[in-house]
Amino acid sequence: MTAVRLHEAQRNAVATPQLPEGISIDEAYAIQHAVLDLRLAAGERLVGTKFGFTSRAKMAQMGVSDIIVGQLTDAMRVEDGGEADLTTLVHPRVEPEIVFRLARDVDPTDPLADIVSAVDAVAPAVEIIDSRYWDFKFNLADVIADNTSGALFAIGGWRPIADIGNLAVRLSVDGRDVQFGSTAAILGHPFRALRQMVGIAARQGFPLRAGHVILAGAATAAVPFGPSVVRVDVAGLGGVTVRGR
Ligand code: OOG
Repeated sequence: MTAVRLHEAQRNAVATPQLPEGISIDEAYAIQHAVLDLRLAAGERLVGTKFGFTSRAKMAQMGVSDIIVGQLTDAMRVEDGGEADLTTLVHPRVEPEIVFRLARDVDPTDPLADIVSAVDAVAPAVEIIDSRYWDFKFNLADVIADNTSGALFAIGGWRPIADIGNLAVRLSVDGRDVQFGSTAAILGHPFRALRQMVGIAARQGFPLRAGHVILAGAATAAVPFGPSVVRVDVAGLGGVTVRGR
């Protein structure tokens, strides 16, 4: 079964072939839910959602042009300043992001749901992605089924939500700057991504609960993640660091 194959690939950090052609987007999300159910059955807890392909840089890098959503569990979280065990990952990459926190539940099926006003805080974030497919190659259905390459994430200090429409973003590796961008790269404004979450959550059955976090998607292309210290800084929001080893 496909979900078990993807789950085992993630647990064993061994890449697996892409899925057969012809899987619809809705079917791909159903596979993603089945993979997540295996993680939840093993004791993990859902703590939020994450976007993929909200910036042109990412769409161009991966040859995919639709916004996608994956799910985050407590086991994927690394503390700020903490370590990521590279032996648990296939071919990880790192991305600079910002992350939102929901102060209250949002009902995605409510046409009047206002997700922006439900956000009480924002923080810089490091996202470590890791495709479970050979050579990091996939189509849209593949990557959705594979929980949008979600692997690990770290969150910096929370700040009250403010004007986050055009903040400078920097990714550095071992003190060397490797990517520069702006939060404006995220669909023109990260709130636009946030608003799109409601419709996707309604269609694909993602809960949006108080305390959940939402990773807005990378502002720049991803870079390979090896034994190194990776840091993301966002102007006005501060920084967050993860060590890969
Ligand atoms: C898919 C995940 C993309 C982002 O921020 O755009 C993503 C991938 O590139 O493997 O997380």
